[in-house]
Amino acid sequence: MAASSSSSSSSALSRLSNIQNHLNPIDSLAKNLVKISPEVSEALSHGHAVVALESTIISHVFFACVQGMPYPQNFETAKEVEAIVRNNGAVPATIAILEGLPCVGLSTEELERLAKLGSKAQKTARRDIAHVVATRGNGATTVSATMFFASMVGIPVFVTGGIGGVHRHGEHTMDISSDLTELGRTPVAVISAGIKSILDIPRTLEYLETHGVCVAAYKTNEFPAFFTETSGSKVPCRVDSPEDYVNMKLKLGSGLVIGVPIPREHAASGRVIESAIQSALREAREKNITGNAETPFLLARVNELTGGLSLASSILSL
Ligand code: PSU
Ligand code: MN
Repeated sequence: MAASSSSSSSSALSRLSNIQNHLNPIDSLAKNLVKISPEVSEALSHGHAVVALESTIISHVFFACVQGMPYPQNFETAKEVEAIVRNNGAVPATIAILEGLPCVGLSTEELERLAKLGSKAQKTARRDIAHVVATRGNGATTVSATMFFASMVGIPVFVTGGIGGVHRHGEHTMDISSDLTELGRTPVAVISAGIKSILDIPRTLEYLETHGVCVAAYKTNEFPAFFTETSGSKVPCRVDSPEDYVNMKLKLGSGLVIGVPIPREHAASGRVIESAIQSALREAREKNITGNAETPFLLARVNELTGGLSLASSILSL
């Protein structure tokens, strides 16, 4: 049952401690800690297919768009992504925290509210959940927080554009996305176009191996690099059909990554962006731009080099 009606009476802190005490992710009690939309709730109770979607991509940086995708483009894109899920026979469950209440499945009005908030909604990874709930804030969930809530209500599949990873120079900065540790501890399959080459793809795959995460690629042997079909890194596991995937669903307690390459029809513009990324990386090395100055430099430079094309392609490859 949805918790929306009780949310006003229960204090944020008691809700927070309920979430923190919730150690078994697929406990039915979890359903009282979050607001599940009627459509998602109905689909879950009948065992119909539900696909989780994250909300950071609605309100925050979309790789080469430094300010984030503007409203109403972000709203239209979010609705389009939900429509794609529906057209394939599943129910979309976009996940976000609205006024301190974790929501699984957003109404059109809620989706628009989040899109209008833009970067005023807090980018919420697992470590930020407690703070956003306790302060009754609005949170756009990243892959790690989206997996956490999806697993809590029993949604086993989550689709997104790109996942986080080990940043370049991560061996010195320790800047490693919590998406990777979440994959090691939460049994949700994350299907994406891979990892952007702005990150360190080989180290990301090593890190996932350390955390026991199975990494697969769809109809290919190489892990895709978001804008391109190949990354130069082989995957240990290839999936050629949905049945292959179902057969892999062992109860290991950890997540699964499935990389689905950028569609053929968008691959040409993907290669243009990838070559801009490689030029920007060379420039950053020549100018000795490292550490946390590197990513903003790369984002701005790739945007300049491609005349904004990378934003369009980020949307296309969702
Ligand atoms: N990768 C992309 N685009 C994105 C993200 C990742 O290609 O927008 C977002 C996702 O929400 C992901 C998050 O979970 O960034 C990772 O951020 P961080 O590196 O701060 O963990
Ligand atoms: Mn980080």
